Amino acid sequence: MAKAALITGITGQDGSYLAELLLDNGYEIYGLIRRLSTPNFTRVEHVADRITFLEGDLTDQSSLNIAMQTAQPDEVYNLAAQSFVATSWNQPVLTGDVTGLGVIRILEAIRQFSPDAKFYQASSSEMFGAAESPQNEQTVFHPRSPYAVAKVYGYYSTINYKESYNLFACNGILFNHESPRRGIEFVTKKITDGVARIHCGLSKELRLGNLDAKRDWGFAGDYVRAMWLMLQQDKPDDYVIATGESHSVKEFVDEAFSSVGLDWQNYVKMDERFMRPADVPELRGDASKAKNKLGWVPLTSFKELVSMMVEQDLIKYKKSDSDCIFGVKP
Ligand code: NAP
Ligand code: G4F
Repeated sequence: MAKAALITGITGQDGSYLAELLLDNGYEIYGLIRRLSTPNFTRVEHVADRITFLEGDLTDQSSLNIAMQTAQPDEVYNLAAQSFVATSWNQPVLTGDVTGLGVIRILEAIRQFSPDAKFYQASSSEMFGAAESPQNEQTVFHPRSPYAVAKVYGYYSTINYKESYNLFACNGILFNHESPRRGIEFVTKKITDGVARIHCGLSKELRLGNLDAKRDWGFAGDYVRAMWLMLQQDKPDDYVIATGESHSVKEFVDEAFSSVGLDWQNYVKMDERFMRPADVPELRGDASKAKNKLGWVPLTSFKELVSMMVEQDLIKYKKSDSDCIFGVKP
């Protein structure tokens, strides 16, 4: 019989790649979606007819209980969150409610209505914050944002429910992962979108904050494979998922502008509005445990990631190599 999976956050970047992977593996998929005045299925519309969507919200316990009773899943992937770090200073209470308490609500729904389901929690390298690089499963957390604090709560709740109720519950501590489906507010997508707009003459500059921050950027398509692998093991455990390489925002900018033959220094402007009250200087993960126990390794290089994202954004703004939409030529 086909396995059933419930994915929260299915309309997000990771949810869409995970849904594709599980469908390819013959799963029956249930996707939790929240009520919006304008529903947004952009990332999953190509597979929407193979997904059963269930209305629910991580802030609403009864909707999660009903979703769990309806789906009776073998596996639950909790990917839903208020996931934008910068917003977490403007909406700290909402971020705590969704990204932190939301995890307990899902765990409660599993405990009461589907206790045999295996559970994946989307934990984050942001929990390491100010800790020295490289970070692994033993590194002590030093969260630097309300988002990171909420993720730490979710991380320990997952471990606590495993220990208290013997649930099969795992934390994937994923480092930054990107793709052409990344939300526009995140720095990588903002940069590749900006490069494409500038290349097409639709924009003259790109305004950014801290160019010195370093991140360990991988490809989201590679990372959802690790989520799935964690739930195929005999015992639940927690894993760091990362490439092991870090690059500064400036390096990302340079690579993206160079890929279309432009010098970034002519276009990028520093803007205080994009600086954070407390930033994370460097994240670089050591994913040896995932390599040894899950057989997981990343398949996409930094250069391939940047060029994949720039290419997709160019397609968005250009009809062909020499002809941009709106008739503006590069
Ligand atoms: P994303 O693109 O921002 O997607 C977030 C998803 O959560 C969306 O489907 C969103 O639905 C849903 N959501 C938000 N609030 C909700 C609520 N109250 N109830 C139900 N659903 C809600 O995030 P992502 O990049 O795919 O990341 C997936 C998960 O991994 C997140 O938990 C994130 O914090 C974590 N994570 C991400 C990274 C990364 O680099 N991408 C790294 C480590 C951990 P709408 O479409 O309705 O907004
Ligand atoms: O792309 P970012 O917004 O990602 P951030 O804060 O690292 O968080 C992402 O990765 C986490 C995993 O470590 C996830 F848990 C989280 O959900 C999210 O997916 O910012 C990256 C860096 C920061 O240091 C930021 O200060 O880029 C710097 N930055 C510089 N200028 C900017 C900008 N970030 C954004 N978003 N916009 C700018 O203009």
